[in-house]
Amino acid sequence: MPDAAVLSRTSSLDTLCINTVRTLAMDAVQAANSGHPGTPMALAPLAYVLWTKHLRHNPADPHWLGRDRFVLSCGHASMLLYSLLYLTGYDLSLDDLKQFRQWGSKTPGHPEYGHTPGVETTTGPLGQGIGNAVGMAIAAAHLAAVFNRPGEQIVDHRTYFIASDGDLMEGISHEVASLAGHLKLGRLIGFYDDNHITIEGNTSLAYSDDVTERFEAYGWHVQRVEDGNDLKAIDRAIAAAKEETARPSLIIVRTHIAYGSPNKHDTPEAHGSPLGVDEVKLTKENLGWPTTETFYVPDDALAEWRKARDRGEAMQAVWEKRYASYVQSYPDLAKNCVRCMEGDLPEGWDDDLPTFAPGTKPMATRSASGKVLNAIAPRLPELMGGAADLASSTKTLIDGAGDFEAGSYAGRNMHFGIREHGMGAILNGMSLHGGVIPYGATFLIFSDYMRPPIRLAAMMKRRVIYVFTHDSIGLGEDGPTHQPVEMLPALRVVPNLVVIRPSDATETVEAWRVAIKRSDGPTALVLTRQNLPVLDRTALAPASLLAKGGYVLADASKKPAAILIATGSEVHLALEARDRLESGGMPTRVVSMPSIELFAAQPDEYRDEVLPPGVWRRVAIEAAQPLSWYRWVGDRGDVMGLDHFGASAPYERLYQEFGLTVDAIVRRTKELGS
Ligand SMILES: Cc1ncc(C[n+]2csc(CCOP(=O)(O)OP(=O)(O)O)c2C)c(N)n1
Repeated sequence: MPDAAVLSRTSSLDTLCINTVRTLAMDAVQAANSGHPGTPMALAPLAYVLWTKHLRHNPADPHWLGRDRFVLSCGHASMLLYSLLYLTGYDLSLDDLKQFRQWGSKTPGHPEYGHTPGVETTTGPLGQGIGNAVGMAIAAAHLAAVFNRPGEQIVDHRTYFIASDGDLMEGISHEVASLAGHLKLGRLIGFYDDNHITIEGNTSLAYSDDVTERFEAYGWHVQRVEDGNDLKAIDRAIAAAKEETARPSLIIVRTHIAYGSPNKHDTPEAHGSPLGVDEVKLTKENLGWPTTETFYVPDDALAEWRKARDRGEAMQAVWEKRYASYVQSYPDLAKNCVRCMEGDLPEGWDDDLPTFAPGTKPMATRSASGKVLNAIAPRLPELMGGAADLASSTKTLIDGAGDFEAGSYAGRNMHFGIREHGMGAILNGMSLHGGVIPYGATFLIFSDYMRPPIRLAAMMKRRVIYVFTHDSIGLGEDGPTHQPVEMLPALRVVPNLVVIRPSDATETVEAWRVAIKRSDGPTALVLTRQNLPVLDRTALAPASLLAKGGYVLADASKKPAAILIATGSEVHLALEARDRLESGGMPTRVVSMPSIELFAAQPDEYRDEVLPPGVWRRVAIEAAQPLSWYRWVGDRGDVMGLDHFGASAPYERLYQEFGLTVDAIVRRTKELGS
């Protein structure tokens, strides 16, 4: 419980400002009758020092390129961030705070990117925010290396995050902190809210890590502030963290959840429940708050907080001056920098895309993808990424583009290590920072390891590209642990994720074209390990139709009696089956459907052209769990997929054993309706 000394401090302006955050958090959660009051109350002093004395931001221009990035990784403490945004003068009003967690409000339960001005990323799933912050710091380090010139530093901002116990317990935090330490991201500064409380009780129930030693072992600079209300100590620690530019910094701050509440401080109840009307009142009294009126913001406190506006304007003006001088010295670089930050593609970015003529040797789509990537990369300098230690298998290295490593941040080939989950969150952070188009690669099977950030990329509408190879039983001998079966339908159910499984090298070119052009969501490219024939586009429909998701690849000789729908490595089987069915007197159309999402978004007329409603004899063929296809084959159609795990053997044998053969397609098509 706060002692008399604390109460006597309430007269100071600092304390008034801090208690404004505490009372707003209590009141908003109480009004919503839901939310997390305790953590904002504990973190208010830290946030006050950071946001008023250190954070380089301008509330009037939340998109200013030179701003520091701030990530609240413990997104449940959203009322902390909303209070800061309102108090410092972003476009968020006190009325918005009163609408906390209500339909249509600008203050949803957890911070949502693109929804509230000043919110840099969507947080809530613990650990993700730290990964985003690492990704932002990576993007900033890269852009600094690419664009800064001696004496002309236009990229010199920092990335800050606040993490809770839960953030640090989550495995992803280990992945990304380890990589950040390795990369020596000196402009990354994190705070660990060491409040000893999680939902089930004291952290000692499940947690005895020595966080200092842990982060020191990663190569971080670690400091400890023993009293989360000691503004001077916090200030000193941040200043020291800023001084330290050779390593990322973690500042461990011992705080007390629901600080100020006589009966709820240091209790798990204060984590995720309103304090209760009576306790709110008691807390306000205890804090020496002038009134029990709700959402009361003292004029003095608001005026003090709002100095952030002038301060922000001044900081931006200083930066703008530097930037203007940079534009004079390096007009082309400056133009390119702005273009990259705005996410516009350069003129002619796709001029060198390869073509794969008929007669080209059979080629795995992963190999075609590697060629496409290398054809795009020279014309699209903002394209950067890498694999989770599988670059040679996923074919995702950009030749001659250098490694992104500590001390060589201009490199575009990233090495995420075996950290798929971390990679996903880092890609999101890079994309959110802007200036780069990030891609990340692994085997399709391990897309499950990065599912949470994929979901968030889709939610935040970020241009992130996933290169998922070894896409089916077609990978063969590695066996069922490595053979994705359920991953395709599992990815397709993520809203706003576009999944593309090209059927050959020519469709792979188009798949990349779609992924690069798609600026409002992530794209997963699903590619084979095994070679596939390069389809003869002089005899078949052009691969550019991939942009529509599905198209008539080979039409029936007359009005179709059957339609075969296939993706990826099964398309050439469908083409062979078509020839056999045609010779047997059944006019058969083959539809290549590399992306169900893109096809589903087409107008009805187009979809009906490709899949005429009158043609009920439809068979979908895909070496994956069949769930995706029932809508497209209809009640009387058939799906040839896999509703079981694979096995270890050469892939040709697996296709035989599991009945994905031309013979089987012909038989099942003929049998339909009989
Ligand atoms: C990945 C994930 N798992 C579980 C949760 C649910 N959850 C929200 S906060 C929390 C833990 C609370 O403890 P802490 O992180 O210390 O936050 P504090 O109590 O300090 O607010 C949990 C389990 C979540 N948001 N994300």
